[in-house]
Amino acid sequence: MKKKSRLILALDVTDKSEALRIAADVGALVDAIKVGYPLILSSGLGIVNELAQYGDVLCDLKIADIPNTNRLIAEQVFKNRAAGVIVHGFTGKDSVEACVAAAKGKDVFVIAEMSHPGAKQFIQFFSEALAELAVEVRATGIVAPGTRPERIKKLRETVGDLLIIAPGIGVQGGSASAALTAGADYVIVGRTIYEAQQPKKAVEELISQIHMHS
Ligand code: OMP
Repeated sequence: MKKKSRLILALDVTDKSEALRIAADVGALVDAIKVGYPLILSSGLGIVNELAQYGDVLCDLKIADIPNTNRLIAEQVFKNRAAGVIVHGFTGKDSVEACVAAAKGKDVFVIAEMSHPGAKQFIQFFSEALAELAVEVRATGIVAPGTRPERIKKLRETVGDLLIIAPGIGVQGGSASAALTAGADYVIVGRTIYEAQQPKKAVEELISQIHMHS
């Protein structure tokens, strides 16, 4: 994944033609396009392959199963030209390792802590351990909450030079500059971009904010 705009678009629209239109419009400006269940379930996994013409596609299936099933899922995703996957770490080392092995050098991001309020109920108790797991299995990086810059700062101490990608910017209340200043490498932004009247303009505004603060 290139590191230029430091912006990853979360393309959570459920209309395939809209997804392709937005990707064509902003794909060259962002560092990656993240797709997850909303778009994949509505359009089929082939959408990953189609979007790959516009840039790196990060497949956010939050993979969370036994090692063999994780491997089977990750293989399908990488067969469709995904540049990376997002996996849950709470399933344990063997399950995450299965994804890293299936990725064959492509990116694997482990969720250390989620961005929504509910993350405080369970996952936050294990964030540091999940970040340590990402280091141990030699994942590419972690997902850390853009809504809690102080947690990004803390998790950065654990992961050293692994990448940190941070969702929760904009609609969820986080700020791109605060997340990046706290130690994130990339911010993930969805609705602020794809719900804008002009997604390209929204991307350009975010990029100028990011560059003013970095
Ligand atoms: P917006 O809130 O619309 O900007 O979208 C955020 C995107 O990041 C969505 O695709 C979420 O599924 C995803 N996300 C989070 O919001 N919080 C997390 O803790 C983890 C993710 C993720 O794994 O990408």
